[in-house]
Amino acid sequence: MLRKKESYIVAVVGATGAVGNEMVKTLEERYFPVERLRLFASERSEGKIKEFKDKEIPVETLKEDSFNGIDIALFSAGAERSRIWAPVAARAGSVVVDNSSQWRMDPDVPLVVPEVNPDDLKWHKGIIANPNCSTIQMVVVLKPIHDVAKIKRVVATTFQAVSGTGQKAMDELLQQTTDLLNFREVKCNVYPYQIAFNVIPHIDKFLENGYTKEEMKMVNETRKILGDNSIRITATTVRVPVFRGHSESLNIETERKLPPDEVRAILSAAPNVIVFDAPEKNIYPIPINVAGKDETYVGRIREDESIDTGINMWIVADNLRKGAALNAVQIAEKLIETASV
Ligand code: NAP
Ligand code: 3JN
Repeated sequence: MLRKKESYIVAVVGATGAVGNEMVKTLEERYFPVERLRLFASERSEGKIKEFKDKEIPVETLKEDSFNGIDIALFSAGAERSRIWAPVAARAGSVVVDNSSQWRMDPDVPLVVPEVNPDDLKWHKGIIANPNCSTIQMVVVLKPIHDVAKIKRVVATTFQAVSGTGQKAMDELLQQTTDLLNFREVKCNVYPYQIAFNVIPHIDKFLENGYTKEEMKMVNETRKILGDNSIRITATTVRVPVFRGHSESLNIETERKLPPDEVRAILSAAPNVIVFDAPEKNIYPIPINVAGKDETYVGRIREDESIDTGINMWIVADNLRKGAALNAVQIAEKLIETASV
């Protein structure tokens, strides 16, 4: 359990990666009360220096006793590292906010988006899971609709930026684009196909049911966060040559009919959701405008005329911020708000 303090000893595990880097930035930008920041990554990064609040902080290698004295540990070093090290941190008394898929579906671990299910933080046992980026931006929009009209079914199609795969994928998109424009041969290391000037309907591994793990994460995590296994969800996840910002097309079937104006009113009142929807003026969210923003943007809200109670919309959020680092820091903020004295 976290004890109330004026400031906290915070660790970022995976601090040299795309998400870890954003976590360090987010802690600083949001004036998180940090007494001391410890940064961890693999042995390869031992001794690298990162800046936090004008101080130079060395990156350390994880060891059995690394978590002694750490109040809050933000993990983004992949599921295998979380499997091994999150319990070590929790046993040392740290509260872990884990960005990987390792603990998300564990019934003893709350899976939290602060705007949607903050009360689930009350029953954590030392590890709290941060959902997948595509799930997070979807549930902040689904929750207020579900509350007023009960969602029966969702059909989601994603258009995911390469930063979701990490720093190497961002480097690969840049390199491939440069090579193509200079008539050089393209090399593919991160994705099975060229991502520059292409789209790839394949994110994470394929499963026996023909879906990818990313698609099933969206289905299972959404049900857990909304606490409703009756919602039927199906997803197709697609990688697109965008650096930052995931877009999603959502088709939502509700029990009660919701006219588009009512959906706009509901979402305008929802926390950290911005309705950006005036098609007559070409106003709708696009990733280049949403990159760097904290909110989830919604546009193209319209009736699904093929069914009685359906709505279509287009949502965009910054996958490294709300989809990962920001949601984790917001969880930590909620934890310190409710910490016991
Ligand atoms: P990334 O850019 O490849 O960074 C990976 C980080 O993990 C680096 O800091 C790396 O350190 C560290 N690491 C690797 N092996 C390690 C080890 N043995 N011990 C300690 N640290 C180790 O990847 P990313 O995009 O930041 O993503 C990192 C993880 O965050 C993903 O694997 C995923 O679990 C999670 N994630 C979640 C979401 C979400 O949807 N919420 C989105 C993206 C990522 P070195 O630099 O030393 O190698
Ligand atoms: O590809 C994306 O846009 C999001 C990627 C998330 C991710 C990448 C590697 C490993 C995850 C995740 O958060 O589900 C994981 C993982 O922890 O399984």
